[in-house]
Amino acid sequence: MSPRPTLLLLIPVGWAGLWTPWLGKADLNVLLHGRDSYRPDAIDYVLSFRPPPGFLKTLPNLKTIFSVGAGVDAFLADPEFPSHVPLVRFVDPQLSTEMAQYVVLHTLLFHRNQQVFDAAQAQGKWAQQMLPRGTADTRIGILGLGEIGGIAGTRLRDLGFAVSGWSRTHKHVPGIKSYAGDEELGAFLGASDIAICLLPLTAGTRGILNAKTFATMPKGGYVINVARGGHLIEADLIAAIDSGHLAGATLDVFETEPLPEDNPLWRHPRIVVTPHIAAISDPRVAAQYVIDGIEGAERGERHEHTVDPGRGY
Ligand code: OXD
Repeated sequence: MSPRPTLLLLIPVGWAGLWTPWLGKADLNVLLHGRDSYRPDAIDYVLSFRPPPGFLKTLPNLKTIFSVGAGVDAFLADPEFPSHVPLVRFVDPQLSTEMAQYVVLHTLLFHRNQQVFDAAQAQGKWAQQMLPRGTADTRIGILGLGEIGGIAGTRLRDLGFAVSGWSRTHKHVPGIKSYAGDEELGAFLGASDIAICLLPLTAGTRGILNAKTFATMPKGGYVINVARGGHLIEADLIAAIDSGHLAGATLDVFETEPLPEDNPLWRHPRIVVTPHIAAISDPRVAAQYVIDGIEGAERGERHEHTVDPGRGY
């Protein structure tokens, strides 16, 4: 009989209570980094989100690394990441649906001028009635038309918006216009009244939300970033809003998290800030995903959501 596989939880110690009830049901040795002692060569599997750089390479017998989240940039940013070990992203329809809900919510809050009414209510004023811009005339551009972008795009399409998507290669999503590659980015942005970033963070997408991007968008445009803080040059966004070119932005992710108290984004009247909550992996679902993944790996199978380190997702 082969020994029970050992899974190391390389997550903040305070998170462990969320995971162990579900992982404890499986035929696994579950260890928590920072609480349990262990020999590095005894670790078969790791579950993590932001592993300390250089740490994973110290585990010589790793068979697979599981990400707590859909994004794996923090793993691949490690210059010593052991790229011979399969890295599996968390892909979950519930997580994708919640991301899409966030995107729809913040698109509608902007589209329906909700900030104007919030400000009027704060002053006890009956705001002037105003018609939203025509929905069919409002062009939404989704940067990253993958799993999550496809769902968000179809939800917005079904609400009557004119939706486009931009990705590395052309995608076929009914009712959504597809743009691809650097050569089509300008045309895509020029037709995006609301630009929504759902891209993976890679060397090619870092800083993609910058002064040039904003200048290419139509005047009065709006930006929603739910991907990674590294996609956005924060000072360029503030300058584009303050100049009157962009109408505002909703940001759920930041280069530094938690967002430092003195960051001007907190107090900008046209920027909505939320604390990286667009969607949160459900430990019950994710634990089962990891258990199934370990069973598959033990049978010698390659997980369908194994990351291509060269591509970055
Ligand atoms: C994720 C995240 O990548 O929560 O899933 O940001």
